[in-house]
Amino acid sequence: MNERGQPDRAATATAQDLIAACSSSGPWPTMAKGALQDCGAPYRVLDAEGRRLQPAPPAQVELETALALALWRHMLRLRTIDERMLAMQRQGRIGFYGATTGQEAGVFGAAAALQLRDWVHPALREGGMALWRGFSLRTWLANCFGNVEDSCTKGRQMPCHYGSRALNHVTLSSVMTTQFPQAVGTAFAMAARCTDAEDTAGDRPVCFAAIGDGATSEGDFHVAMNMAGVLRPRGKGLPLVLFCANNQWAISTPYERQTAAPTLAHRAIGYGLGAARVDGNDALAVFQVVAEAARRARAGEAPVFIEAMTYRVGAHTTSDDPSRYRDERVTEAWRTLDPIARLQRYLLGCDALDQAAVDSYARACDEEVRSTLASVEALPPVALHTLFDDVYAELPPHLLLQRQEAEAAAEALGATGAHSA
Ligand SMILES: Cc1ncc(C[n+]2csc(CCOP(=O)(O)OP(=O)(O)O)c2C)c(N)n1
Ligand SMILES: [Mg+2]
Repeated sequence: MNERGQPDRAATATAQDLIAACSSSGPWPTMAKGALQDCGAPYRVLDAEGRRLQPAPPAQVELETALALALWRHMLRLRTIDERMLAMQRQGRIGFYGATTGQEAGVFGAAAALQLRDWVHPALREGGMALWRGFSLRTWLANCFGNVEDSCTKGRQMPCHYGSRALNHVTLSSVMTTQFPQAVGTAFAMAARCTDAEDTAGDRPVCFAAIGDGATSEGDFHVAMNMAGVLRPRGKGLPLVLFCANNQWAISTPYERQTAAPTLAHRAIGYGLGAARVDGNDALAVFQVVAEAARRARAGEAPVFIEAMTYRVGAHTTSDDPSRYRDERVTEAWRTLDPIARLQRYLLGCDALDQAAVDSYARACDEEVRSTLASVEALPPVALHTLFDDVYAELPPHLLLQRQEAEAAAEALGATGAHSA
């Protein structure tokens, strides 16, 4: 946050400095090496109380504290956005919302381990990765309204379909699992296009893709995992990192119904990929594991599939009521493992934060969201005639006629734009 109340720019500047300092080609030690090719207990850096399980190497302490602070800020900011947007949906002001609540550590831990030249294919709950890269809150909210500033999808999609060409953040397809086969294709193209210098130095840009546990039962998952292992452009593994947020529910289907394998990570072994399990509520652990997977992907080793263990503490989306199909006492137990509280305890414990700073940042996030929301909600809808854009270079006669009819109808109604359903 800066004094002029422009938090996202300040947060982004911090994040971008850290991307340069911490990302996988930076000086970060690859402490997570042991977690890779290990389908055992998820890798952790912090315990449930937010205490370090192993000391950071002295040379990295300062950098790690800065990283932890940036992660905490982004996680709290997204939590604030999510809570506000859930309330907006309940008030009938937007049609739909899918929150990340409880899974923020996976989102920002992964985002911090990547570089801006890398590409991201997010699932529903990884939209926050764009915020880390500098995506504006204003556009985020405009996408939720589908209004005139919705540069992501021009009001033609459901909310939560954030995308930015400039940030290499690909718009989510609502169809689950599509991220994985799309990412295999993106990584294949990236390997073909990278420079000889990047290739020789083992420093290629990488593609990151995220899915949920339910997505691992789709055919697309198996097709993509197989291709991820088999394709070896220029004789190297694809520059690809595959991430699965195992939040233990796929709407109302529990994790137990997804696989008979001991873990999801075991599936990667069968496809010849690297496999890792990480505590998905431990942002520093996710950062380290994704950083190591990205380092390997840049160098041309086999892509790594990462299973991040977490829990969907909220509803699937605003269209869902989990109390109808699960024991919410389990959910309450998971709430005590909240990733933001855990990182906050760590930061308070090492004096990188104090309670006054926590309260003031929480207030600033709230004010930022409320004021941005007020101005974005007041924006007009997307103009009706844009429905006819972006398919044909020149509209065929029958569509031209339909466009004229639509414009006349809008004028008769005194409306200049399309209305959301
Ligand atoms: C091909 C396909 N089938 C069904 C759906 C409906 N659907 C949307 S999300 C979802 C569950 C996703 O669960 P998971 O992959 O675990 O991700 P999570 O929502 O838990 O993050 C389903 C079944 C869909 N979008 N696409
Ligand atoms: Mg799930």
